[in-house]
Amino acid sequence: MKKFLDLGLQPLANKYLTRKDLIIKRKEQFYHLEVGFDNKTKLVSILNKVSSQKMFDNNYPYRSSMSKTMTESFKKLSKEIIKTYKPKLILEIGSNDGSLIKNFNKKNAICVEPCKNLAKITKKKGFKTYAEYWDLKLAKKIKSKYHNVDLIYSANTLSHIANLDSVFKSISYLLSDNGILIIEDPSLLECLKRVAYDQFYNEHIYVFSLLGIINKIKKHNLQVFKVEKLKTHGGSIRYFIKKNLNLNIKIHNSVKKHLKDELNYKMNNFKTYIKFGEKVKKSKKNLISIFNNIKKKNKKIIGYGSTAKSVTVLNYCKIKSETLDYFVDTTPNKTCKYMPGTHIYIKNYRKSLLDDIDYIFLGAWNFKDEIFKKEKKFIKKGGKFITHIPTPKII
Ligand code: JHZ
Repeated sequence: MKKFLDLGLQPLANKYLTRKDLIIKRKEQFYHLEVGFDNKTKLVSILNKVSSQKMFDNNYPYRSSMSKTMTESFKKLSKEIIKTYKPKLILEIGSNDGSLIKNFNKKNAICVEPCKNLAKITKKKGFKTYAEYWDLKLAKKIKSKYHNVDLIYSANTLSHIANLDSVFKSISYLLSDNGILIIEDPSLLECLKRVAYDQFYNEHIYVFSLLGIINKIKKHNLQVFKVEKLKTHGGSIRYFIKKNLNLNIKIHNSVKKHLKDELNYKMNNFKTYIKFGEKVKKSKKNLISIFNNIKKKNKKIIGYGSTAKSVTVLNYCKIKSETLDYFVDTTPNKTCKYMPGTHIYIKNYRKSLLDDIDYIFLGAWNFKDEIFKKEKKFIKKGGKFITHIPTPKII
């Protein structure tokens, strides 16, 4: 693994602090966020990993149902899965608060979600939920009860698990011979193109490319047969995967096409990543200068969407509450708390909070369209947004 990016010391994303934590000066855990490229597998990953148990505990705040964009994307996919693959049994790894699985019949669906506070939600709705980490032991437990599973789905989860060999071995073991695996995660190609360095934080152990996925799954008898580009999370890829043995499914053109796009961008070449690292440094300088210029004019700036991604940006650029007054967010477990590292306060979103605001930093830049639609009044009265994607600018 060769390092190409150093984002400094970072706190754990999603570890929001309470008022009491600040008063008693509870020590936050920091880690060195460095990112590297493996020339053999072509995988990009962070170099200093934090254990799953520390990250995905029983108080995990992120809820996938908080955005309309995501719930609609899951609804559309669920319809497609039912129509195309007609699964008798679907298993979701990392089911979060059930925003995908709620579109399926309880009798034909199994959830795997290690964060007990989230697992509770799907359990309460009547879905069989294993509040455990995904590994071979769990796959064996599920197989002994249900035999084979014919569709496994996982969004924004497998890139969060360090041991990919264990992940794919367990999936291959549980999946029926004609079974389908569908995974989706942020796209490395889009991340590079958009200089979205905030896709790197402790939970995102990997940012996947098709090149890397193909290399990693082949030894587990798995094969990508189709890819779809998604707009979600700043550009994601949905990988449709089958077992090698299954010759009934043809390899779709999209695989060849996407591979070509990745190779044209020279994603197999370390130099590309070095160049990306240079762009990140420039992005930091320009974002800081935008904030400084606004503050010189005594204008008020807040953040919108206290994302894991913005934890990386704020800590890397050393932007604190002298610059950003506070964040607004709709997630119950984040509000009335403080951002990791920078300790910027997070208010529960109310439209009226934006009345006396001049500038909004888009923490959730990936939901720009959804947010712009919602905040027409703010835009109409002359309010401006600040984004760092693809280059720092005021919109
Ligand atoms: P969002 C998380 O990353 C963590 P984050 C995780 N590691 C991952 O992989 C991705 O998700 C999938 C708020 N919001 O999705 C809700 C509003 O308040 O970009 C969320 O807190 N109002 C699992 O945190 C945040 O923004 C709104 O109108 O980077 C969005 O977080 C909208 C649209 C969102 O993920």
